[in-house]
Amino acid sequence: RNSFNINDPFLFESELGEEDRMIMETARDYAQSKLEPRALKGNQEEYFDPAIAKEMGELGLLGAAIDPEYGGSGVSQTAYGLIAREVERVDSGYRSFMSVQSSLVMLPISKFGTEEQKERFLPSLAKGELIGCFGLTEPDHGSDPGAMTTTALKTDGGWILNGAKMWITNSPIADVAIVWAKAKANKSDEGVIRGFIVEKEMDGFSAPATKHKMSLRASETGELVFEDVFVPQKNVFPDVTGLKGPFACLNSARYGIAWGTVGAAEFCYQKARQYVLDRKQFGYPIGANQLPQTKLANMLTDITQMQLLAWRLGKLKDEGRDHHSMVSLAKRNNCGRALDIARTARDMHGANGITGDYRVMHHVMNLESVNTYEGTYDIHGLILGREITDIQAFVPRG
Ligand code: TGC
Ligand code: FAD
Repeated sequence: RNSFNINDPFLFESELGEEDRMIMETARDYAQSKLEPRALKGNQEEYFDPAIAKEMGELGLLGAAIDPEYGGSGVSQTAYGLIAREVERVDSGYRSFMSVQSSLVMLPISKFGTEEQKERFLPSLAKGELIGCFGLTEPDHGSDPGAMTTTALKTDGGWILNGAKMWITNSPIADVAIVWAKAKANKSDEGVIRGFIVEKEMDGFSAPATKHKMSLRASETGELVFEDVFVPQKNVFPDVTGLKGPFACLNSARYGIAWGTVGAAEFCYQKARQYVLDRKQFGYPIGANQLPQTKLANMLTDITQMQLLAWRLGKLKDEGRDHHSMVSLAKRNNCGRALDIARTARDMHGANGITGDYRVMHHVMNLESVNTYEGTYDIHGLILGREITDIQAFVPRG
């Protein structure tokens, strides 16, 4: 008789190819042995450990899907997702670092950059020697990045940037920032969105930190401020214009999040299961009661759906059959389910659930951000709604 696997009921891991499985095991081993002991401390003390960036680089976990010619590992999309799952099983903050570096910095340089840009930046980013960030969101424009007000005015030999970005992962520690701004020929021009590689030592550029967050505390977050920053032409992506530039990067990062949240949800479910088996009240394990059992059954049902969605999307991406609305569906579902699972697991731990040691509260707090960034739960619902009905509902009509 076949056995039932309570962590992988539909046996998706048995579908993984040999190389993907090895990469998953390498990432799991690193995350459990090296990252786990430092992630809780980092979360409690609001500290990102730059040594972890280099260690991830040495293991080939940064820019894993990027061409090896430029320092990437050239692995499958499935393997990239499996890395995100293992890192986020420990801490969404370090998965954020990995996602931004891989999908939002290395990917646009690889996809839109000149040969010179690729050779100059990608190998050091892959090793974790350079850290990157991605500036799209502004203080007044989050869900509607198309209305951004940061400008790049054409001048001799380059562009002059003015404006500000906010809520930018890695910004205070970043050596390079991929910045999306409205490029204008003159001050009255409407401007099309273009991508710029801003380097930290450029005059007029600063990246103040946003401190005292209650979420993703091991991840550095900050602003990007541009006061007449001259960016030479050699630091501009030559051809890509419009929102499809940043969205191409977001499609990859959102896919990684769909996998990452599987890891966080699996961790919370497994912790809750162990807790209700160990903890006795009224003379019996809490897990002998109907309510905790059905909570675990709901968690496992959700996790199974999350695993299968992420795995299938990875295969479709590897085959070049993906669509960005599939990514919205998976990002939205998996973030929403993971957050519910983490909150339920927190409740099932009683008072112990609010401590750092049990780690479920850590995931609850982190997943609040993960559900918001890269397009909120509701915005991805509206993206899907538009796909289903062919009617946009972002802007009220009437
Ligand atoms: P819309 O008219 O829909 O699109 C404008 C142009 O972009 C194209 N496009 C896409 N292309 C590729 N992939 C996608 N997913 C695309 N979505 C749209 C579209 O075809 C069009 O192209 P063209 O050639 O016709 O001009 O634009 P809209 O202004 O109506 O957009 C609305 C909406 C809601 C879809 C969009 O703005 C949105 O997704 N908002 C959410 C914002 C967001 O996700 N921000 C993320 C910031 S980065 C971040 O959070 C990093 S956190 C990292 C971490 O720590 O892990
Ligand atoms: P808003 O757009 O103001 O939305 C507020 C609420 O209104 C949400 O619930 C939203 O769903 C809802 N809403 C908005 N519009 C509509 C509508 N038309 N219909 C119905 N409901 C609507 N950005 C980057 O560019 N780079 C980064 O590296 C980055 N890192 C981040 C790290 C963290 C920790 C966080 C929290 C955010 C980060 N972001 C980053 C920004 C993130 O992408 C935005 O926060 C997100 O896109 C939402 O924008 P907003 O916060 O301005 O919310």
